[in-house]
Amino acid sequence: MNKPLPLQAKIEIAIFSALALIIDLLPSITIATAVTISFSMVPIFIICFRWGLKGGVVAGFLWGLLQMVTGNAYILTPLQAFIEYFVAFAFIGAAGLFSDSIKKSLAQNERTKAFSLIIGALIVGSVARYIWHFIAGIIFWGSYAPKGVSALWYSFTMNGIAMVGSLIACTVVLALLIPSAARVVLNRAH
Ligand code: 218
Repeated sequence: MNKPLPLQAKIEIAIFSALALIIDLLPSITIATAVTISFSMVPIFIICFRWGLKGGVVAGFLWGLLQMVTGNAYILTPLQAFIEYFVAFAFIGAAGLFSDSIKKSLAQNERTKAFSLIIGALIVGSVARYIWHFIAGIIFWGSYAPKGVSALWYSFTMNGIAMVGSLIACTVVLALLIPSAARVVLNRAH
């Protein structure tokens, strides 16, 4: 964690966080105000697989920052913006904790194990992000709930559906990408 990221990682992070921003601009399934199902986390997950925790956290953080500076963020208060755009997106990087074990199992030709670890990484990264949207939803988005629905239940269901939906969308895209481009998606170039 203390080792600085190599220049190649920094360049990839800059490109892939911008790619996440662009994919997020494509039409997606809207669940509620500011809540969508999309596969825009895919570029961040690829950085997590290639460069581990640190790379993933920096990429997620940068994607959140890009959404704010390009006017693509839903901002209610400074604290809400901080939680949902800096903290939540940086936490997708948690998927990077699986990077070394995924590479190791692939190097040893343990495909089933690698597959399970990849799914585990996607689940951990998604849950780590959406826990923050869930918390922010209770605190800041309660007034968006329909009459008679509690802020807690509204946040749990909306963010839960968005998390599971986005997780499935990312799994499908990566499942299509990895068999033909495993070297690119999962391995360092050197
Ligand atoms: C109940 C509820 N509604 C909206 C939000 C805001 N939110 C949710 C998920 C993802 C994002 C980031 C943009 O895609 C945002 C801002 C919430 N937390 N809870």
